[in-house]
Amino acid sequence: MNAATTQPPREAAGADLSKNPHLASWIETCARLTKPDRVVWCDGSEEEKAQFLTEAVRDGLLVPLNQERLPGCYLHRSNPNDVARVEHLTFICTPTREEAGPNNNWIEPSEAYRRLGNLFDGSMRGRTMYVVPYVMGPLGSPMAKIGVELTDSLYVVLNMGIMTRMGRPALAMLGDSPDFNRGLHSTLDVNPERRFICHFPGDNTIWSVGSGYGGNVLLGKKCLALRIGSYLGRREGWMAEHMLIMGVEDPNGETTYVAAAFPSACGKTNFAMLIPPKRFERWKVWTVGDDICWMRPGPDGRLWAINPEAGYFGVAPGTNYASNPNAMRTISRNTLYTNVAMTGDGDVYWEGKDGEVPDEVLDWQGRPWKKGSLEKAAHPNSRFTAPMANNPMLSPRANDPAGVPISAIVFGGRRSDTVPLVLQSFNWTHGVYLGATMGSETTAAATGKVGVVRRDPMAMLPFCGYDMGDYFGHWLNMAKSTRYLPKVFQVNWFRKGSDGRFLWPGYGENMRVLKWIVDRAHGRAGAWETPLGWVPKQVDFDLSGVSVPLEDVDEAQSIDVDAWLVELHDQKEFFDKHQATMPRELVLQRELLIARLERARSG
Ligand code: OXD
Ligand code: MN
Repeated sequence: MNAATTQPPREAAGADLSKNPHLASWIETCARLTKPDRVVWCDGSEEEKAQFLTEAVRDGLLVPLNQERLPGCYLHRSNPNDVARVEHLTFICTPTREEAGPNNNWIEPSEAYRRLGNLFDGSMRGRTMYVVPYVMGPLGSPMAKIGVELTDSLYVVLNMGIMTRMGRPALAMLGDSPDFNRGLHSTLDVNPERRFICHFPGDNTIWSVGSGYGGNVLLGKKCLALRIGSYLGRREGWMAEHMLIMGVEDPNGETTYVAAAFPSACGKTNFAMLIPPKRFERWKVWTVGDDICWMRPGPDGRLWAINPEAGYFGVAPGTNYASNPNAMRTISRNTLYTNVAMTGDGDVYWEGKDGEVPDEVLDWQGRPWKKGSLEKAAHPNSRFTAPMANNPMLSPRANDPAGVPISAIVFGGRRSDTVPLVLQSFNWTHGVYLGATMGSETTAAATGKVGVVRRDPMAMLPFCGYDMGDYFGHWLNMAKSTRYLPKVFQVNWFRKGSDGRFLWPGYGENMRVLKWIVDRAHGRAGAWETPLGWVPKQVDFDLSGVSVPLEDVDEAQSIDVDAWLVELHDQKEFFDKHQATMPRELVLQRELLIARLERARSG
């Protein structure tokens, strides 16, 4: 690292929290580089949080919301140039470009350290460097990982306090070990010209500069839990996935655990918190996690999963008591809101929230906004950060160090056409192919055009920390270490009819699809074979009382062979880009599918 030779900072509070020499010397090196006025170690206590909140309000970083209606809730408005993940400024820094793969931006590690080192040099002058030790995963779990983030942003500290197990417990778990992720973050002057998110998987290190937006700066989340995690997972024989985890309890009290991958802002949080409709009132859905899943084969031959996070960093717009009542309850206290609108009486507002649209609010930038305005009051990627402990349906196993056994894996994209409502893969290899060929319409979670279909394998395109073909190979290899592989499914809640209306009601009604998935995972429901995979037999797919015409459901399940041949062409472009490492099984799966579709078309 590029350490400058200046004096260490004048003041260091809380350094006696740990005697770990590796931690101390790394912090000292980073402090010499960034030159903060003070270094403050975070212990994760309630008193510390209260103190940080007071400071954040005093400094204008947070606005207190109506404390009667939203106790413990605050609003943060970010710089308008800094509202989403920046995939084009995110880099994987491995010794060779090939290791990072065509799916990642790449900079050679010493070059990245040099370039970012120049930006970090003196970047914390006049500021405080916070030392944020954290655990990703349940405390004491053999699957958990420890990270330490050094940051000059109190907003990051407060968010990390919700999203991770932060402070003393992390230091206790770390002890004297050198094995922790080293994260360094400075907001600098929040200038997109000086914004980089660099991952050094070989060093278990992350350097992030120039942003204050969650996905770029809460380093435990996308950076450690997915990009570095996926890299370590391949090396160590486990999987880091962009998946929710839910426990589906049937009327006999048996709970089946399902993991589901959907791209950003495609409803993972809603699905993870699903409330079954009346018809399924004796079923319950428990949330283990809403965004990230780490899975490892257990000694019993099953795949065991933990949610490495402790909170939800969810998309606010569209969240309401109809779409996600449990989320609304979860975010009613001790929640940080980012870039939502604020009403005159200190409540929050976003497009799609319950109730009347208010006549006037302050928009996400704090500007007066009037009902009927063509601009959005809340930013489309405005967020809430809420503790998972607030969730009334938090799984009793969410903090279990052993994790939960996964019986089914679901892949879902946002596709207004082509992809049917639900199908099951023929086998694991075909399941990997379904994940590898996922496509989805882009959303506001990342900067760039919204609504265009892009291939987003396993919803990991922005998060896979190494070459995607090798990543598919790792998925296929899991079959060697996992005796009881989960069954694999594909869903699409977003298919539309020719008149543009949604063909499937979604939300709680997704329970119908989920029940079929769970039943299939246990081998107790029927299915028809189609060229694409197994689809529900009518008798095994409970549609009674569904809120859309049955013809719409049929249309949502229909297979348009011509559209599929176009889809397969698009898949080929992706496969060609990754040709060097694409597993042969997946190339053959695609050809087999073309052959099946052509036969179907020829009648
Ligand atoms: C997220 C994302 O914030 O995927 O979870 O962008
Ligand atoms: Mn996500």
